[in-house]
Amino acid sequence: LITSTKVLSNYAARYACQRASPLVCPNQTLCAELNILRLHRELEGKAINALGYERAIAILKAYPYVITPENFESEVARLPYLGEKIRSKINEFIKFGFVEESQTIRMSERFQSLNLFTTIYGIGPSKARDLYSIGIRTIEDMLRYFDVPLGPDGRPIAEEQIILTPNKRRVPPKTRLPDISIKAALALREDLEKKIPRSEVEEMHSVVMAELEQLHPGCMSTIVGGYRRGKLDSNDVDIVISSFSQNSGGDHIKGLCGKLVRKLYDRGLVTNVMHLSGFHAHNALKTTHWDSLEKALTVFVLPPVDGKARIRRRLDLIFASPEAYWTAVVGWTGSRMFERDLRLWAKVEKGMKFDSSGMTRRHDSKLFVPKSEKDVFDMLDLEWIDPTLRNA
Ligand code: DGT
Ligand code: MG
Repeated sequence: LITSTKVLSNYAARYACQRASPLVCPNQTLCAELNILRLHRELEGKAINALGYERAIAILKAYPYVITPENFESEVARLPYLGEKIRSKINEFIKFGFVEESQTIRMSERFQSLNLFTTIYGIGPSKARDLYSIGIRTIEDMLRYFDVPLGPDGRPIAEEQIILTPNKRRVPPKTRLPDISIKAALALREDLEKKIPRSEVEEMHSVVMAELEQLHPGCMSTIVGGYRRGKLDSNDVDIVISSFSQNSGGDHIKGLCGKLVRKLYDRGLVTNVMHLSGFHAHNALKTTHWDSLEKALTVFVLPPVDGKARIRRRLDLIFASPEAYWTAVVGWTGSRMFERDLRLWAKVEKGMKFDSSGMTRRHDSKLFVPKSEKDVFDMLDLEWIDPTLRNA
């Protein structure tokens, strides 16, 4: 499917889901400078401010020309979401090739520490600020503070955090699912901070699907997330899997997520499970609109090669029923900004409710069931945008 020239020329549209946003844009360095300001606001708990920058960056990512003093005056300054403050930063960048505040922030110890802390799974800006306020600055400080056990090589040891119940109940109840401890997350950090190349994403996908094939042949799957948007290196792997197969006559297979994770764990492929959602007890929501997909957030490791252990990776498995498969694919392809505006567009402009688990009309809760990804766009009255142009 080709993204139309109509979309390509629609770069000033208000919603990110109307614009074509490439992975790398003509104003990439400017976007990186502004992203430091966005990140800084986010780390300092200024969410509204951060969102303002995020919207500005998103509109610049879709702008198809290098910004110059000329087109800045005639066009760029008039793009939506570029308020006075942000316009002055852009101006500064045009003049000097950098933004002074971004440079200052980059150098600040506080920014560096907060940024570092939030690379640890489960630590958000607020927790990071708490840690900073009690004097913690480095990862070593944290290892000491949280009393993480070190191995003979001086490297932190990850305690296993498996939360499947020992008696192999099909789906453990939600109350039995503790969050991954900071201790475990800290020990996993060394691995999890490393980026995942595309070839390894594909290898992980085929290993997972081969295991699933043994449980239930004929399930569909799509690798989503940044990989699908064309990123060369990902922070994690996100896979949308159909909870139905040719084998099941296309009907939803109950508890497939839990069964697969159990199997992967037994095979030594999954080492930690951070979250495992059960299926809904009664499918009560199925008649109108069910708001959550079955999913597992895990740590995954490929089998060793020549006795050499592989890097542990974050793997998210999202299971979708026949009705929800294509909304799940769209909802998990991202980017975050694209998704945010997709939901907003659906609500404000179309009287629809969109999320990964389905699409309904607001006034009568009528469920819309798309038969393809293109169908999702059609039903929301949006022009098709290729996944590689959803990098808002
Ligand atoms: P990265 O960092 O290389 O993994 O980049 P992404 O874009 O793959 O980021 P990621 O993995 O955090 O999220 C993938 C997309 O899935 C993201 O655009 C938004 C969506 N997403 C992430 N978490 C959730 C969630 O809990 N619920 C729903 N509905 N969507 C989510
Ligand atoms: Mg991802």
